[in-house]
Amino acid sequence: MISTVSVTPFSDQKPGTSGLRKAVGVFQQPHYAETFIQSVFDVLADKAGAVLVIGGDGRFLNREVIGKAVRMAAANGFARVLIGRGGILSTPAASHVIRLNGALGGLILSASHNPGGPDGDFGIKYNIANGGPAPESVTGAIHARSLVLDRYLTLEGGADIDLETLGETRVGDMVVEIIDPVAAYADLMETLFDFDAIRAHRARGFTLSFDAMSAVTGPYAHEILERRLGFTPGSVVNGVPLEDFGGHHPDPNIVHARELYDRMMGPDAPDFGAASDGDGDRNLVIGRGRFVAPSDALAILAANAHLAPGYARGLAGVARSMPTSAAVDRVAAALDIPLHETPTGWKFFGNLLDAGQVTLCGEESAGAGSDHVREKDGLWAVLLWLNILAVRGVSVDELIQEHWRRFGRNYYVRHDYEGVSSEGADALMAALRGRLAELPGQRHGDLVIASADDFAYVDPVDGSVSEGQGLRILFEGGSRVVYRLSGTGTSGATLRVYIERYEPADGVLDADPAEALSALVEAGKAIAGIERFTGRTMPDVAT
Ligand code: VG1
Ligand code: CO
Repeated sequence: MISTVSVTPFSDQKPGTSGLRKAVGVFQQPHYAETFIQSVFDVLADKAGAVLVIGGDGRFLNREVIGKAVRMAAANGFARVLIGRGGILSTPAASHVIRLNGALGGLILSASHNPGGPDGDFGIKYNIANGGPAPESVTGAIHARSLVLDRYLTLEGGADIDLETLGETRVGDMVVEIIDPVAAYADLMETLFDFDAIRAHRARGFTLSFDAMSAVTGPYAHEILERRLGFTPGSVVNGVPLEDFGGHHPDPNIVHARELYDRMMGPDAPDFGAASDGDGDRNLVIGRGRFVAPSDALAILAANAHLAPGYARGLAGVARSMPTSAAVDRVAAALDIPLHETPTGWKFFGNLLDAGQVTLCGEESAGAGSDHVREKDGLWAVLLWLNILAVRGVSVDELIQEHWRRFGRNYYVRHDYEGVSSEGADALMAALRGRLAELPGQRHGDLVIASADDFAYVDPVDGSVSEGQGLRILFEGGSRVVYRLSGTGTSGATLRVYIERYEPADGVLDADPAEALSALVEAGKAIAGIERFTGRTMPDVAT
């Protein structure tokens, strides 16, 4: 029986973000998840008779919220929901399942790289029919709807859904199908990459270690890397998704993936190391003795993608988020293909991918992907690396050195000031924004500011405008400092400062980035008055 539950209108969604990400305790409030889900359903015109995909990264509350979402979907008239067994679907796999099944969209239950468990975070985001995160027009409508929402629809009674058994059951008039979360995704990977070449490379002695960080990629990595490609069992570590990710912070960077980093720098390092985040859309790549900065990784993938069968015809274009280094710009210029600079967040790549204007995209936060789905994709990136290394027969270190000798190197670091007061962070950004016009010509040691602006983006496909996407300070010679506030944190504010300096191909290519960037780092702190506004002298994370 359909029941209508009254609620008081409110919205917790941060404007401009593609979903809702909050502490678990917040999500446990009565009717909280339901209010967001109903706001999503209410803006979907074509839901009657439609297919909806539901999956998550397995974190605490995943199963409970799936149960709620299924009963609500039935009450709202969906014909069918597809759910990954155990409630599991990595974000890229969910994107693929939406596309493959002609679904209207999907609910992805994840707070991505944020910690999980009863004291961690939870999240819900809506992806549209192209498989990608809802664009601002849709998230804006969801937000507006939640401000007036006074009821949600759900189905009363009935047994709990068995998430473990593959196959179809019914909830009310709606079909619930539990699907294998891995198979279709793994098959897609086999169409893009030369698995034979990777297997042959492995047979020649190539070894790897993949850290799934006790998050969603474990089952995918076991199937693809160990079963299909034949890497030794044990090559995948932390491969079982846990509700609290084993207490780890599933953010694949050199701070949170420290164990992998240390192993890769140690005497017994395998040839290749990689890690993924909570929901499987990001990747970290480390060669034996060689860390690869994500912005460099994007450039190297763009320069070599044609070596994989799925990209043998070359790339239509590439796109990167604005704070991502310009390393890939040089590759695009050499390949004579368009380069697009978008605001942070994967949703900004969707139109370009749908229009066939770009094939490959990436972000400095260790996200890369292509037009095979509409999300960034951690394991896809790992497989593209493996394909390239197998064909080239070189080490990660050799590949990156060769890349720098050809294109030069964009020294790069991102500084995160986490959990600062929202007032302080907002005041810092407002003050800097107000002073942009007076900055050009200012000197900081040897550095001279050439220009400064507030990044705004006009989508070339639909003409939509996104403003206030980060403050950019450009120095003479091309160095750059960018400031923006994180949209994914759940307590206080996180200030991100992105620092970049270009070193030409005949320059010093193998310096320590911290040293190569020290003058810029200091200038960046001084220009924004970071200590004055946040009380911090040092970032919490430098990656
Ligand atoms: C961060 C990253 C951004 C990424 C976003 C979602 O956003 O910087 O590049 O797209 O997380 O990734 P922010 O606003 O905190 O800087 V995921 O894998 O956490 O959904
Ligand atoms: Co993620």
